[in-house]
Amino acid sequence: VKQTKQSVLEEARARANDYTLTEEEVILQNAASESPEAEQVIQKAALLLRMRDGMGSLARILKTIDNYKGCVEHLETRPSQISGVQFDALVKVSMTRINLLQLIRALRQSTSFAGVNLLSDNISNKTPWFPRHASDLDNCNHLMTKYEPELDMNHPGFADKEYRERRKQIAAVAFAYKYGDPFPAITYTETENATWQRVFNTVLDLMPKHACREYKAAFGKLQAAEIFVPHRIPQLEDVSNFLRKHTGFTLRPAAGLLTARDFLASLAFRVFQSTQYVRHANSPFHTPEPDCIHELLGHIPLLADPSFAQFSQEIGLASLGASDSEIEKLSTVYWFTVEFGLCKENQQLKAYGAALLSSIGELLHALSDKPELRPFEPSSTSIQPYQDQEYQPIYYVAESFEDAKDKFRRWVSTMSRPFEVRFNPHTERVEILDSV
Ligand code: HBI
Ligand code: NLE
Ligand code: FE
Repeated sequence: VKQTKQSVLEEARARANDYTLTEEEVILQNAASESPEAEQVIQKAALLLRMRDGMGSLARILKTIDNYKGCVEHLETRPSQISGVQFDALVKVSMTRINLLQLIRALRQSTSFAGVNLLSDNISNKTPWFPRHASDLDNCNHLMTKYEPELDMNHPGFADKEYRERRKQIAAVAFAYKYGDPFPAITYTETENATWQRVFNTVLDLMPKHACREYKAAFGKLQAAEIFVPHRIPQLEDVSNFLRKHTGFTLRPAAGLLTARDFLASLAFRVFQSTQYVRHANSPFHTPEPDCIHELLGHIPLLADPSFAQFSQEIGLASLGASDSEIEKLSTVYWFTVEFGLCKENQQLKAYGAALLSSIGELLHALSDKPELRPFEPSSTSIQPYQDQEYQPIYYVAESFEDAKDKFRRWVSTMSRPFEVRFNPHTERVEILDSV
């Protein structure tokens, strides 16, 4: 007698006396109940946990998995979109079927979780864990709370009420932005334009000697297009249109310092998330946080360079579906290349990192004899702790963009992701190529 899938499901649920079982769990339960040997078969599984509280529950999850002799193969967390849930955690485990069933029950008993779900281990059609289309970046706007004018007493805006109000207003504009909206134009104040002008003029002075040739070439084009002028801050719309013509990169307004996962994901779509507020007038030559002066004078010129744009996108593509520890490594590589990279040019040392080119203070420090210089090598660079409040004590030197890209590609291919991704520029979609 042929049974329908539905009736098989119902039977299994009845046997398990548990009507909350998902289809995947029923399959698991049936497989495990075949024989005592079948119970002991090692099974790979992906669990999605909705964590009501902070990251503290993560330790509990790992401990519980350990209690059931499970092995964690991948762990991924991100702030949840669900109200009442702080984080979603995706945990991939391998363990015996019987222990897996018990683990799920044990986790379900904890009030820390608003949901504990077993997913099929085929990540490509079951886990919406990363943006697949440029419009999904509307969900990639989670901020890190670090060095904010509201919270950090060392921030020059901490005691400046007017500055804080202005920041809030500009951040609200970025939060409201959705894919396809026209770019919000900001009418910059005289003070803001004056801060830009001070930085702009020092960059003009130092660039001929210290910036890499690709930066100088693109900078010249931005001046020729009258996007880069001393007396006013460029608008995102003009900059985005310029980039699109050169490398297909476009911009999106960002409210502040984004989580590394969200920030890197956008690069996969050749989208650069750009802040629109301006650093405080009292600290024009160095600030630890990104602001539009950093984005514009630091990042934009090289995003107009084809080879560099490709490198940036590849870091982004490597981040999609990566584990938390891999994200940490990728953002460290990003830090020591895109932000603080030095390179060689005819035996001379030049800056290509955006945070050097937007901070005259740090640029001169990087090229002085004070810091330690090391050759860029992704496997060691990716685990080097870095300094995000003061000048760096260590910089990494690339032979060239092409060489950095080659080394990066070889290193990425050793990462553990069980699938490949490819960006389709016609649909703005990331396609997944299963390697299993
Ligand atoms: N967010 N808005 C913004 N701009 C950045 O440059 C930036 C970020 N978040 C993280 C980040 N940079 C890097 O430090 C890496 O962690 C990717
Ligand atoms: N320190 C940089 C600057 O002052 O322009 C900004 C760094 C952003 C990561
Ligand atoms: Fe930056």
